[in-house]
Amino acid sequence: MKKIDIRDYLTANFIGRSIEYHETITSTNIRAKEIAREADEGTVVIAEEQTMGKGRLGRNWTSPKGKGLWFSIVLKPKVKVEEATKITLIGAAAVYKALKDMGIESYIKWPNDIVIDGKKVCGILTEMIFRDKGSYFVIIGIGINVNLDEEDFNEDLKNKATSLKLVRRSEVDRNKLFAYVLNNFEILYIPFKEKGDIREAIEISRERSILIGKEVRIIGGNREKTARVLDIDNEGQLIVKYRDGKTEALFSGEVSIRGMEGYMDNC
Ligand code: BT5
Repeated sequence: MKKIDIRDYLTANFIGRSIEYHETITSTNIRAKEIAREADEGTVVIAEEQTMGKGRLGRNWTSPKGKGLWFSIVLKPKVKVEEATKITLIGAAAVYKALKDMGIESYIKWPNDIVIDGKKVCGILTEMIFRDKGSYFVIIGIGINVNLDEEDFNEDLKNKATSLKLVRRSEVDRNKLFAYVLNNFEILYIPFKEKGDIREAIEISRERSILIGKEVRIIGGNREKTARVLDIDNEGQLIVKYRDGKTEALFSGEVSIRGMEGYMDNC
């Protein structure tokens, strides 16, 4: 199996300039948290395989060996901590742009999925580490199903997940894609890191949104409500309109959104 080597493609100045590589690991997010304090900003932890890959809310992330890109980036932005959750949208926009650079069209499902042919091909998990005096670090974990085959997905995932290899019907160069994600991430992240400017990532999330204009179910706690998605606002919030005519702005992480049937059947 070819190891990750992105020297030929990496143009970013600090994202991905230091990479910690593992054949196997529990979760790259867990490892990135361990090294965050000493690590330079932009340090990446990547693994061929995760034995305990994490999704949001304690869910699992399937991460078979040598077939995907499972990695986490250590970030040390200077913006207020409330702003930092928006980094997920920077990740989503960077993955979208990287796929486009590879000639692959995709959609963004707010707040943390990339979707092709109505199926999830990438998920993003942003976590914070709080330090004394209110300072913090951010770990953004990105999982991309690159060369997974049908049999890599369990019965549950077969209907809602896919890989780039499955949609392309040929293998995709992991090194190139990995570098393209890091390059695009840095371009979108720099204005945010310094000034909290996230306009470009939001613009992309809006333009490529698979949710805007659709009816969705919003699941929060034990409640489930049906609404129409109107927009993504300049703060990165999802603007929805309920059947009773009320509108609401949802923060990322507050709810899970599904297509009306299954994962994206209606979208
Ligand atoms: C996510 O959570 O989508 C965040 C996934 C983040 C994974 C990366 S990999 C590198 C880094 N290290 C980690 O440990 N994690 C990050 P969520 O929106 O909660 O979606 C989780 C759900 O997606 C699961 O409950 C499954 O239904 C589905 N799922 C699991 N593995 C998948 C896969 N490989 N492809 C598509 N869907 C998957």
